[in-house]
Amino acid sequence: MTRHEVEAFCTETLEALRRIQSPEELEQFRLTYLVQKGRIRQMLDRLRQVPTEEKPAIGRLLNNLRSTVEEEFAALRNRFERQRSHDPTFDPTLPGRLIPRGSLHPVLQTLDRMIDIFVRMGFAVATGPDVEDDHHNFEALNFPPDHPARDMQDTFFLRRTDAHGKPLLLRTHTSPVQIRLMESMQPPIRAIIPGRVYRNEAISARSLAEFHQLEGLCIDERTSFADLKGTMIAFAEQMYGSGIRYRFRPSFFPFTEPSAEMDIECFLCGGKGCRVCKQSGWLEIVGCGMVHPHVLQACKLDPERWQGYAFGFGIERVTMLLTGIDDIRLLYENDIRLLEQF
Ligand code: 2NM
Repeated sequence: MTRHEVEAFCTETLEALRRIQSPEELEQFRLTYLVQKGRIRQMLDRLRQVPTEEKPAIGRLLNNLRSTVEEEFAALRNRFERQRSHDPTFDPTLPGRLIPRGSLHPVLQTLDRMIDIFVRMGFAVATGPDVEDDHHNFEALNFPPDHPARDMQDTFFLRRTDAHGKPLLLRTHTSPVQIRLMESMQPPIRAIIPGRVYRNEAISARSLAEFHQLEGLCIDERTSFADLKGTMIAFAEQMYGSGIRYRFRPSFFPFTEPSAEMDIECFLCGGKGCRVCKQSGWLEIVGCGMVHPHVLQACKLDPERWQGYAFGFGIERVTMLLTGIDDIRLLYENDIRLLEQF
């Protein structure tokens, strides 16, 4: 790079700057000359190739150019700004243009709220693999060998097998993560597990083959059913309002004994009966129970010393109740007319 070339560049740059007539041309000039990898920066970078004795003079030329250009650029920009505010067609009192903003998916918003409530109650968040083995998904959870969930009809099995020759599968609930926690750590354990689960079900307004759960586990010495009820009630009051009425009904799961389901009074009709609660006045919100001694034993925990409770929510179901969306498939059509309402 010779002194002559640099002088020519300076002349050309200043001419380009002084030809500018409009804000658009000014912006074009900025993008060509003044940005991070613009032409002025490129010239300054090439200073390194200039012979030492030429460096001070050429460097001075370029630095002078840069400060002149920056000054004149700022002056031009101010002039265009002032012109714009004198433009009789420009009305500064008009409302600004709305910039459309995205939002988290409604299912994720529900999950975030639920996680937040449990984290504030002292639960840690844990995750695990979507591809599981028979041991973690069924065996350790006290599913008998002939349980219908173990059927091809209900579970997606893979061709790959585990170390015992049993086919791997897509987890049908997040409970295998609870098993992994109990196998790998010494209680006390207090964790929630949000995640995706898979069931080989016919797709309908009520069920999908892929959905989300949030399950919870608490293991300690002398943990009781009263702790379980207190935790579920505290959750429901924060999620649905502190005045809500609720009830616990006996239920059955292979992995808990006793087991229960918690209902809250329908918050849409106040218990009178409507479309959402199917005229019953009650909404089922969570399944729960005391962890079965067989499950503790499968995880090498002594049931005489450690007890605990577990619970499980379906996130799509909670979202549907909160939003009034009555067909689960709508949640995953990605129709912007639905998504932009949340
Ligand atoms: C539910 C209902 C009741 C549950 C139990 C366990 C484990 F691993 F501790 F045994 N995990 N999840 C559980 C209990 C899940 O979902 C409706």
